[in-house]
Amino acid sequence: MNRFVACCVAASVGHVASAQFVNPDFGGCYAIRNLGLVPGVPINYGGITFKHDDPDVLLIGGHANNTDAAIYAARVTRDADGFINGFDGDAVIFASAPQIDGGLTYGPNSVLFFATYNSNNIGQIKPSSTTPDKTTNMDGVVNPSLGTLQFVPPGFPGAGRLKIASYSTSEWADVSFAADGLGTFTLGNTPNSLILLTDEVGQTGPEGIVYVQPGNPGITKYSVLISEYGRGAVACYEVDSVGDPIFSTRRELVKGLSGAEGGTRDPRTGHFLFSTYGGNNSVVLITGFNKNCRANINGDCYTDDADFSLFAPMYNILDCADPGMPEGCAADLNDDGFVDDADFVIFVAAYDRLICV
Ligand SMILES: [Ca+2]
Ligand SMILES: [Ca+2]
Ligand SMILES: [Ca+2]
Repeated sequence: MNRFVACCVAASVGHVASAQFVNPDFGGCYAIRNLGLVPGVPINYGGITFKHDDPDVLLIGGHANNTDAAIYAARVTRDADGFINGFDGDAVIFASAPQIDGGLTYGPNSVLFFATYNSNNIGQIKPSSTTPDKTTNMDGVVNPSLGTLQFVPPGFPGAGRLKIASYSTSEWADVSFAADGLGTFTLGNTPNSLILLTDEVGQTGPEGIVYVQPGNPGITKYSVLISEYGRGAVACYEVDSVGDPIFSTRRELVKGLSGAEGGTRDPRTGHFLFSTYGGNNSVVLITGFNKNCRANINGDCYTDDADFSLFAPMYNILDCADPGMPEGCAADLNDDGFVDDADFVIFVAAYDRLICV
């Protein structure tokens, strides 16, 4: 056996998932850590999100898509840097969630929302409940079947809006919602906007939605990561003024996946996590994302003099509405329409940290 063959046979035995990699076009700042199976959670895996009142408890859909599917609570462990590195004991059942798919997230009043496959429903679970309090069929909004859902986080274009996406048809829709007086929400029955996440290659098959702000490496505009089962990838899209993805900006962040499923961010570090469904059921962590490092204006790995050389001329112009201001007014780090001393204070703090963690 020659050396090349010996090397690669050994590698393929030890690292079944080694085909997964982060696209180097994003600057080489990200690293992938496969956390493996979550003890106590029956496969296959569905959506993931962190418990609203405990940043060390990951909620994850188990036995996804089946009528006896449920959401499980798994306590994460962290290394000395605070990076998630595993799970502490067996997960416990948190709530039933029949047919849960890749969408699992908190909405207003800490109501837990989940998307179902192949019934095309959205379930809602109130904070003290262990079964769904409300189930709404979404057939008039997107064609069957969901898929996934997410609320646009604070600070992003379209903050607070509800987005849903059909796995089967790759339709993405913006949906209205209103309190129903029972602690849950009435959902709109027509889409406010509808976007098709397909191209000549075919369906993308959206399963997870995670918003990321500029200042993350390789990302200079407000963007959304979508776990795409149909492409074996996590793609990054810039978003428009209401938080919908702009399809023409699609770039693949993670490639070589099998069964890309739900996604979320670590509330402590800002790292990105997603689940996978099928032969390689696992939770995968992407380090390099941050909670907020808008001062990393050029989107490389550091906040340093290169960013200051972009910040300074915008500070001198001051008003984001000034025709001379570079498009996007990226140095307005607190989004108040001006680049002034308040932004400089934010910039200096980030500059002192250098690395955006
Ligand atoms: Ca799915
Ligand atoms: Ca930088
Ligand atoms: Ca400002």
